[in-house]
Amino acid sequence: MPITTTPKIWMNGELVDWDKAQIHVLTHTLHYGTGVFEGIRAYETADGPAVFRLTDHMVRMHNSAKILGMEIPYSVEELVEATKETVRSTGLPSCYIRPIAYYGYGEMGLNTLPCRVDVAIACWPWGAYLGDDAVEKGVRMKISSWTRHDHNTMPPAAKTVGNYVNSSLAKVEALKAGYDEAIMLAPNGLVAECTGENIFVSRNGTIFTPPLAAGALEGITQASVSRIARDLGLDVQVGNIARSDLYIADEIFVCGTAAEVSSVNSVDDRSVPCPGPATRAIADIYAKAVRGQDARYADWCEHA
Ligand code: PPE
Repeated sequence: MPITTTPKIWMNGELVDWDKAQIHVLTHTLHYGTGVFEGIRAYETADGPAVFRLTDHMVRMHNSAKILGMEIPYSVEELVEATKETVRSTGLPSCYIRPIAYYGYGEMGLNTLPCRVDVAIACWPWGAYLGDDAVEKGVRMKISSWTRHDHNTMPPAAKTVGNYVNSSLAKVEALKAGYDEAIMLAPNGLVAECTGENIFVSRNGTIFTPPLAAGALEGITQASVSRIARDLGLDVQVGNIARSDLYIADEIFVCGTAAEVSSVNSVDDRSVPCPGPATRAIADIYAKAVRGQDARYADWCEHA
């Protein structure tokens, strides 16, 4: 999706002009994928832009860095403030936010220990990720021929730059085959997640979503919609999902910061009832919660 520029990007403590936010071609992370990042959204609310669960995203970024063995030179609180400052500088009522911590210029080779860590935060307007009206129409899913990383290969719980080679391979394969998105299986064959979303599968009155141990990123939207679903009185369990559960599901939805809540209308050409009643109800409340329109979830909205 093409980027629309905004006035400033935060780099190592300063807001710099969008066009000047540049790095050297010998930046370590460009060569080795050794960075961590986040995807966050700010939504328009009655009280100005509110960043959805900003602190939780920055805690996860620190956790990703911890798994990688990287020391981010800014605290969670400093990253939260820097993000708010960047959002304000755009003047936008809503935007997508991309913080990244990466090993910078000055060292090459696989030893990251001497490398400096640089941090940047960019914002831009970003629309629907899995197509307009992804709740009502639903998305066509394909089980990827690519396997999600094993925990001892590339830790999938860390949102590292390099992990997304796996996601890109799966995404492009699915698109070229005429599908909208791919479902990734873990090396043990169980369902992990999608290329950029967590997955929920409803069968016989229970909604299951795979745990971190199954190779899923601990999604902040996943946690949010689980809470919303439970508040609706639905039975949500963190548990393993087999490929066959997908084919005979009563309802499937996927969720993520970019994708928000999207229905699934088929998996490998087996149709799935869409949109299911739980998906609709959850998507509706999620859309209000992120915009500060549901008092139960007001503390998720961190005003810029
Ligand atoms: N799994 C993966 C692999 C993933 O990339 C995301 C977010 C999620 C689950 C959902 O996590 P959360 O956003 O905390 O609910 N994917 C981000 C990147 C998308 C991109 O194309 O880049 C996102 O949604 O911002």
